[in-house]
Amino acid sequence: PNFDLFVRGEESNAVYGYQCQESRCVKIELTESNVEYAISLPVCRLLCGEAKVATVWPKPTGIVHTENFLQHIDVNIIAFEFPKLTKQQTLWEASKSRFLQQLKSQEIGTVKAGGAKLTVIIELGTDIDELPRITLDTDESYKLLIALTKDNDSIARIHSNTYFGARHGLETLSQLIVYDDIRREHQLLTKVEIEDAPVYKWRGILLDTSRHFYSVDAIKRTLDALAMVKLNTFHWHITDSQSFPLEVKSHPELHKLGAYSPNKVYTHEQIAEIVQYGLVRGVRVMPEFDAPAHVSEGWPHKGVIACANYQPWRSYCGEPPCGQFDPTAEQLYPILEDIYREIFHLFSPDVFHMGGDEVLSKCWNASEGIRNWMLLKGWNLEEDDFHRLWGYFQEKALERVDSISNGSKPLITLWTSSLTKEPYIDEYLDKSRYIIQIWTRGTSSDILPILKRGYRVIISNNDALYFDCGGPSWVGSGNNWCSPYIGWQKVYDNNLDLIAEGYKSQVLGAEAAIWSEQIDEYTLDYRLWPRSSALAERLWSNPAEGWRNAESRILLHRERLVANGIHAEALQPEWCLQNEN
Ligand code: CP6
Repeated sequence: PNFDLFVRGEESNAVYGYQCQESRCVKIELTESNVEYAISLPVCRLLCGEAKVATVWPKPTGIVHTENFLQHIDVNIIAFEFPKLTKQQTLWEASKSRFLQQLKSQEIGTVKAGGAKLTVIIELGTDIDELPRITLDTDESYKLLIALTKDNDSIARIHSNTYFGARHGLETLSQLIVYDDIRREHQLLTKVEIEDAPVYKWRGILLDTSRHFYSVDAIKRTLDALAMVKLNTFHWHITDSQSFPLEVKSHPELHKLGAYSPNKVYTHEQIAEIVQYGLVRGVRVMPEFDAPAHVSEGWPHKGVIACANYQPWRSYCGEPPCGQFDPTAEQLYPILEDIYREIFHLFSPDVFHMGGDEVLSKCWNASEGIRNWMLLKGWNLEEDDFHRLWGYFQEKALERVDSISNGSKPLITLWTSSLTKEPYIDEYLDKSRYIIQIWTRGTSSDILPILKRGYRVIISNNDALYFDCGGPSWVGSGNNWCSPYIGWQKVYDNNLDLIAEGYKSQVLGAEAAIWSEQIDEYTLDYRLWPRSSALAERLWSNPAEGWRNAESRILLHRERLVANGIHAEALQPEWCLQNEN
């Protein structure tokens, strides 16, 4: 053996390598006689043990067949054959550079020259030439077949019915090519067959860009990481009461007055860039324009806000500064229409989130104008009629969504609230139109009545999926606001089947939430990752086994996140990664 194989960098220090012994990757000290058999840990984990293709996260759901055959490939001569669909060419090209970038990101030291050729062939089950879009009907499944050719090169074929399925296939393939830092070459697990499809359709994270602003780069980095684990939804909670960072060309005073600074605004150009960036990565960017509560900054001159900045704030809103749209202000609806028009133009959303959380009747009740309007209609100043007022707002706002979306009737999501409880839910929210996003605890008695009525739901139960704080004791926890911290284990074991008892078919999926009161882009990554990866496997694979079965794989996956520039938090001493227990 070439002694140079186990010499790293400048120094001639022998390093450790790995060998598969009795289904475990065992760390061995390299000697001249064993160096031929030693490989790096991630390469070993591709081959060894019960967990086939242990490097793939999330775990495939269908057939996985492997003959444990590694091949040294040359990543500089990978050939791609993409479908000849003109409107998709930019997507395929971007996917290709991303794929190559992921292989490069693992390299340490100088890569040894040479290696076999890999050809990647994408075969789509459709020849309709159109720009794809993720919807609730999108087929994200794919089949990946890797085989040797007569000349001992490799061919990877990805079959799928959509761009998005194929993109997931590429993601899996990139995880089957692992850099060996002992041999300094890329190893492909060839002779593989994988059939894969997600269990849940809606797999996302929410980012709140109002409490703190996030740069376009931070958002793109997050989309990169979502794509790595096949999450498909970036729920953009773009505005809230504290700041209004959305450029609205028809009413520029909203962002000019409402943003934290002129630099902390998402321009139309930047938003279009983010939406396109998501599309390439198989991620739908879903906008939320939260209303009628959670509005304040940016709105003072519009005359459409009730209880703006009222004190003591605890009496009128969830967080300062208070403010709720005044449903009785007729000039409100044309403004909403203008905002919706711009949002729909930018995002073309298949689902639009209209918020609907934390509306307090005390806010509306504090306005003489609103009280008089209600009394004039013969309503009472009581909960039933404040919900009627809320229903009135929701109906009028929805009309405006419909009037700008050319009859496409996008689905609407609303947060759980008193409006999604009986009796109001039946009266004001049509189940064919509204999806309900649950943000209470997973054990809440509010959930079952919603499911029983046939609504589709997205689950963000705050005892597992609130990554800012959450935890069962967040309410009134005072000087202990963020305790207890939710570990990835709890996220992984957050089985939606148990939350939705027997209504599985109505559960579209789930989202983890990063509310940003105490987070900004400098601390974003480690709050999101790898906990969002745990969610991703829960949603893609819905594993029957608990987190202990996934632990050694998530440690490996976390290293991949880091290699790709995601500052994911460490879960265990590195020793545990190197010594499976
Ligand atoms: N902002 C908005 C928030 C929250 C919600 N909506 C929230 C509530 C409770 C906790 C965390 C976040 N900050 N607009 C609720 C959906 Cl613990």
